[in-house]
Amino acid sequence: MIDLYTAATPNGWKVSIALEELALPYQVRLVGLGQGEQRAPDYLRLNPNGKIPTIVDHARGGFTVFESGAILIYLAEKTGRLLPADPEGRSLVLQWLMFQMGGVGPMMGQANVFLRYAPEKIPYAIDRYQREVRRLFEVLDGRLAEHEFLAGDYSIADIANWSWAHLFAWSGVGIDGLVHLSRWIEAIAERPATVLGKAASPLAAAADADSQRVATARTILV
Ligand SMILES: N[C@@H](CCC(=O)N[C@@H](CS)C(=O)NCC(=O)O)C(=O)O
Repeated sequence: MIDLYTAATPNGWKVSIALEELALPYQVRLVGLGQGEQRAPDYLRLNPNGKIPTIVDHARGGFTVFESGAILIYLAEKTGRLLPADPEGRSLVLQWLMFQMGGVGPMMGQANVFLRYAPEKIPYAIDRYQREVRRLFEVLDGRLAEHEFLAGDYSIADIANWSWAHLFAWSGVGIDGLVHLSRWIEAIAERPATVLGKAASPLAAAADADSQRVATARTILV
């Protein structure tokens, strides 16, 4: 059994979607980000960075993994799925995973902060991050114009990028004209594991179902 410390956010969904895709048994342990539970001493012992997600793998003596990209690699290697073993195939997946970890995630996060939460509207910052997100989306679109998925077969790179990219509207960034990105977003949204993985943290379902309740979730959707 794996304990998944998570919340209804893109970085959390990456892991619950992967766990569903890999059919690994897990138990969700919600971390109340709005209440600051991610900074509680007990949680910091699991994740010194004070963020979600974190997993504790009881089948391996309580081995703990933090950082969503590292968790995805750990789960893929544990099962031998969603990450090829051959060096080139593996490198391709890791390239597109790192593209998300260092690009799509942080840039969308900053776009969200400056668009939605900053006490002062700073047009330069909003524009800077939204333009960078759109540019990254165009990179994804270019890749997906020639490939069904980002790196060979469906992989942890798709899960990581999708968990952020499908929230393009929340960042105030359009995907008009990006037909390949749009096709890929819709296709992954329909996978049963995606639906189950997103529903694993209750606020996710609420945010999808009701824009009023998005307001409840918004403080953590950065
Ligand atoms: N690089 C980290 C980022 C994790 C992260 O930023 N998590 C956010 C939710 S998406 C969080 O825990 N925010 C709470 C906070 O910053 O206090 C990862 O990929 O695991």
